[in-house]
Amino acid sequence: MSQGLFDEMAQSILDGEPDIAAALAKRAVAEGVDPLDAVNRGFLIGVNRVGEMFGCGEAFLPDLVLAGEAMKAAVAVLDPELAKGGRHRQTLGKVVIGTVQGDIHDIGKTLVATLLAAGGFEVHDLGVDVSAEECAKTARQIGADVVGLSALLTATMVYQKTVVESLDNLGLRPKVKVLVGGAPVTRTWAEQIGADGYSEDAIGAVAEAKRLMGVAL
Ligand code: B1M
Repeated sequence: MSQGLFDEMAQSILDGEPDIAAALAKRAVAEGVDPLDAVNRGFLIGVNRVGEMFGCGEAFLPDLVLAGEAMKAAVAVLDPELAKGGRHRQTLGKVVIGTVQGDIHDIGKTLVATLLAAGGFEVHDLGVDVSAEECAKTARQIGADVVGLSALLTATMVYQKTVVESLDNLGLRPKVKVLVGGAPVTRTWAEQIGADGYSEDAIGAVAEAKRLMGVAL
């Protein structure tokens, strides 16, 4: 597999070109490239670069928006491939997942949800900007085993703590485990708010969810 395709993928994100990103994702699928490699070694390189450029004033909000659109277009193509691993498997547990209140970043959360489903979990994805009440209510309604919370902003990660408190208030913990992640989230933060699990990426999130369910890895 040539590095060239991965470089083109990263560039399509930097250029904010959803059509090109989707076409490259389709090419990767046709050529039998591991979809996770396409995400991690290709598209994510571009996303992280745009994020860095935005952070130091070299890129602006429209660049961020277009990069997000391009990443979503690529992930939409790769999603069914990522999900394939989960077919015909026994359910390991029920997961309610969402991006916390005030936060509309959905790409990482959706990747985590897809890989959890592929890893054998029944996943209920509440989307973005999810209130603590909705999260806790849904967890109770469906009898969730794990609540997964994504936060991409320093300003919104505090709502992960609010969800932990809402679950506590409903008496759902410790049975319901809380798994947190997202760019500004750390293991120290996870421990500080009383979360049960933390992962810095989507693959690790699946391993962590399995650990919380007591599944041998
Ligand atoms: Co925004 N944004 N953004 N953004 N954005 C960041 C996060 C930022 C770091 C950019 C920067 O300044 N360098 C910065 C946050 C700074 C901070 O608070 N620490 C930022 C900002 C400031 C903002 C706005 C406030 C900008 C503004 O309006 N002035 C605004 C906020 C809007 C809001 O949410 N209320 C905003 C808006 C947007 C867009 C809408 C334009 C767009 C999102 C599009 C979308 O999601 N549909 C966007 C984008 C694209 C980004 C960057 C460039 C990329 C995010 C992304 O999709 N990454 C981002 C910079 C960056 O992260 N490099 C940035 C790819 C994704 C696969 O990674 O989401 O980290 P990530 O998920 C990873 C892991 O974190 C982990 O696994 C995933 C896969 O490996 N993970 C979990 C995630 N959730 C998990 C849950 C788990 C476990 C692991 O368990 C449940």
